[in-house]
Amino acid sequence: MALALITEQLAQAEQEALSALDKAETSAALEEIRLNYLGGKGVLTSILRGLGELSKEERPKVGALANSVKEKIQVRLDERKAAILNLEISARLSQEKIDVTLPGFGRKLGNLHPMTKLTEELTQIFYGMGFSVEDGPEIETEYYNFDALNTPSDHPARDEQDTFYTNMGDHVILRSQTSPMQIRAMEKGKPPFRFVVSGRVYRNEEINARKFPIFHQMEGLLIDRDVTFGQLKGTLNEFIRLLFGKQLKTRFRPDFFPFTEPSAELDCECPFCTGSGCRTCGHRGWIELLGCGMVDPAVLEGAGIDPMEWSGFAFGVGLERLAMLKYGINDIRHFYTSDLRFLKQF
Ligand code: 2NL
Repeated sequence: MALALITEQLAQAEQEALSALDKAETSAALEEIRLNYLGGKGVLTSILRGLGELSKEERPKVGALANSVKEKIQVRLDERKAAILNLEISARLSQEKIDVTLPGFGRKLGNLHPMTKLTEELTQIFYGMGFSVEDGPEIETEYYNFDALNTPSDHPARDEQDTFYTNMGDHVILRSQTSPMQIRAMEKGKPPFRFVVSGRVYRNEEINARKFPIFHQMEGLLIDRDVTFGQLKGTLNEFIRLLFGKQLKTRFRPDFFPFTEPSAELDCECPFCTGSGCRTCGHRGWIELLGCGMVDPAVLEGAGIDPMEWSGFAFGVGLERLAMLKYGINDIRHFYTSDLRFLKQF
């Protein structure tokens, strides 16, 4: 093959390659051109295959020419590569840009269940008066739930009509009050005691607007030397002041519980009509809030505490009833139907 032909082929290849590079618009197109001209199976390689036909003097000249063509193509390739990369980056940037000034997608948060909120509020009030918090099992033994609380085996509350018995053993039941945990805490520790217990309790009730087989209680217990009924009254009056945010009149009416003696029902002046009578208090002017009393010496003794040295008071409050009063809820079932329209109001 003649020198002139190879030279011409090289010049033509250079022309073509450079113009193809100038037209290429993507990195992929550039790569294709590179393979096409500079690759092992590319145009330049195949032109240089004809080198063998040239004379010894001609070969180095063509070799030098081929190298310079190769270099020119390579230089242009590098330039185009940089330019296209820039273009591609700015294209991506404009396509994928995020307008950080747009308002976010609001994440809807739920809220605590009203029972949880009330429990926290009451706990906080008693915590402020020096009470700690104890917690215990909902599956209990008849011993802790009844016997230890001075409730004899023929007491109607122990009837299957009232209490849920399990098949986990003869004397295993669902606690019907939070008091069994108070016995456990007394057995475990040493007096003086000052704590509250709250949580779910279970009673075998027919469901209606006021009754539900699951509900919540909070009970408080204070055991110390020379505890008086006056201290019980002072503690609960303060509790009511903090709960309703104002000082309401209270009255303690005699009542009976197996575990306290004497026992009382605590009423407060209706917080809605301040005693003049309204629908909430059934035009009585008073609202029954909770039960309380001085801990029966038999209960102390059963828990291993000497009633000659120690005495105390206790109280128990039903949380659903209290929440219904405080928030004007007319049906206990609202607490257990998970209706967001109800739950979102708290
Ligand atoms: C009510 C009445 C009450 C107690 C609970 C109690 C616990 C121990 C010893 C003595 Cl360990 N008493 N608890 C006392 C009086 C009343 O609850 O009507 N609750 C809803």
